[in-house]
Amino acid sequence: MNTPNLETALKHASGLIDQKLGEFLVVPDAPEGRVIEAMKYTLMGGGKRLRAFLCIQTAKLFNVEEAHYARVATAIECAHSYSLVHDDLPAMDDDDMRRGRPSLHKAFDEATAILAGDALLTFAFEIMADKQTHPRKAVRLDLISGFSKALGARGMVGGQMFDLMSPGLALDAGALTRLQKMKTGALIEYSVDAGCIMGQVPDSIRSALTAYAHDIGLAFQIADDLLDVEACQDDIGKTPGKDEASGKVTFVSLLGLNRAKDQARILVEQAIGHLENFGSEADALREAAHYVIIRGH
Ligand code: GRG
Repeated sequence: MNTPNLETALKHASGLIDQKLGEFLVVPDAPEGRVIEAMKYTLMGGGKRLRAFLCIQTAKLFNVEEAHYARVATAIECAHSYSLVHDDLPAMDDDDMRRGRPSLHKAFDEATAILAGDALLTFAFEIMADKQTHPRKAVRLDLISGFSKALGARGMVGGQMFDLMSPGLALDAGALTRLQKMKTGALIEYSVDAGCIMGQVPDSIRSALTAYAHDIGLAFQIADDLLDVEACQDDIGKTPGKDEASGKVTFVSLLGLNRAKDQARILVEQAIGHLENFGSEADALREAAHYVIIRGH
């Protein structure tokens, strides 16, 4: 599929994030330098910057200044990186590979990986709270409040708990959808919502955009389940076949391959439908909806 707008926009997002991280993450010649090295290892590890892209492209719809959205998108990528570092730990998903190279606890050690995850999360909030992120206090508060909810016990952390408990639970499609909405959907939805918050847009526009994000978040997770079954390690940069081995219910195990693919396609079309009130300025977001179900690692 041709995705010229998306490719340009993903490159733009990556460039901005790398630039901000270069500014932020100076490694001191001191013992704590090790944790900053570890943060850099994971942040510069070849992620797609999908969440940053979503935040930036949404913010651009509303002419938000680059100085603001660059910081918010960087904070979101920091929080996303923390989740992957902790997810890979032996106590969680126990994965030695991430993005085609050793996961953080393998490249460093477990204690450093735990601390780097903690520092990434707290640093994300430090960036958000800073005056340079937005001059209006109310906007900064909304950003922080939404961020906390997306990441906390009723969002990503809760979803991760639910996921860890899931082998013992007979999940149906409704329960699995709820789990995934919390675990991966909440931060994806927030990435778009953060753009709306900075743009200070009316609720009706905000709801349409978060509905778009909701649908691509779920499509993204179905695609992840499909990748786990169909891809080899080189394609996804981590160990494939883990879901089945751990006895976890996935969209593929519940629906079968073909219905899972159909469901992902339906969600993509539905997501694009939510952008009907935007013109070509939302083309990169439209292309992203297709991309989430064809991505590799
Ligand atoms: C440890 C609190 C805590 C939460 C972890 C998000 C998450 C919760 C775990 C990730 C597990 C996982 C591999 C889920 C599948 C979908 C997903 C989030 C994949 C990784 O996101 P990408 O593909 O990552 O956007 P990149 O590498 O491109 O940044």
